[in-house]
Amino acid sequence: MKQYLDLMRDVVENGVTRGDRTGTGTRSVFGRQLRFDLSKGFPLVTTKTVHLKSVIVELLWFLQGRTDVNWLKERGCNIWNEWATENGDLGPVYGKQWRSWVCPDGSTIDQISQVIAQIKKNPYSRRLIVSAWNPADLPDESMSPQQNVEQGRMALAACHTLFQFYVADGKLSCQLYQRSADLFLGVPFNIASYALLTHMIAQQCDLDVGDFVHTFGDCHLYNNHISGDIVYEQLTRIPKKLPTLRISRRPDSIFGYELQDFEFEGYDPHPRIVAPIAV
Ligand code: THF
Repeated sequence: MKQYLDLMRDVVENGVTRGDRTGTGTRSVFGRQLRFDLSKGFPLVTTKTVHLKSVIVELLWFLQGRTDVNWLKERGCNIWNEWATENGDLGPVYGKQWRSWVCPDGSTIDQISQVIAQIKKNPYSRRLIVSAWNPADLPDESMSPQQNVEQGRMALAACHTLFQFYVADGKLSCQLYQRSADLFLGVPFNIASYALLTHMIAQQCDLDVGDFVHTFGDCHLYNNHISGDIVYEQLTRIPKKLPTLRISRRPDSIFGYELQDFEFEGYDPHPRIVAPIAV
């Protein structure tokens, strides 16, 4: 995960100061890319402890097409609480767009089922794409997340907006376009989440894993992560060996996975670093 730390150094050294929606302030660069060969270990940040359980639970929640934080909370995942309404709703966020994108005639599209069917049937297709970016459902940035949800819109515009699969030599690769990236808090989660999704879909399609390519639009460090020595602490730490993922069971479909199916062997990270989240 040296490349993750290199990107952090890049933002510290080359980032431009910019205000942002949350009012926290950031240092930011535009247009970067990381690449992880998933056959060489699972790309989980080792220079701090990543709460893996939250990553897995969040991904299962997306795949179930859910958009309520109650299901997450019941499973010990609290990363979406800040944006939800009182009754736990987030509006039409990832799960909704992935599993039931609404068409003009009122019917819905299950992009996940469709993309897996296409990978199996037509692996060399150049349109193996899932989009969470639905302009019709975008929030109005002058309102709070909760007000947007009350009016039927997403609490937050999708940060990981679109991903594409690619099959070559019996291996499945995935590229994510992330329009906005909180490099310290969100990105370790995002890398692990898409790496996990690629492993799961590869298993379902009888393919090996290839690369996870992570492309960034606005890639930033929040000022309160830089000034609090939070980022610098992590930059002093030496990356350790990557863990390996073992999926202990092969469910009948992509929707059949459970938390206990994933075993990470050899994850021996540095201690946790607590940081404030910009809402
Ligand atoms: N908003 C911001 N500012 N950053 C993000 O990364 C982000 N997301 C999602 C939506 N809005 C965002 C939410 N994802 C944590 C991690 C991922 C999140 C939100 C919060 C977080 O606080 N992680 C802590 C504690 C984790 C725990 O123990 O539960 C950590 O130390 O990693 C990007 O998709």
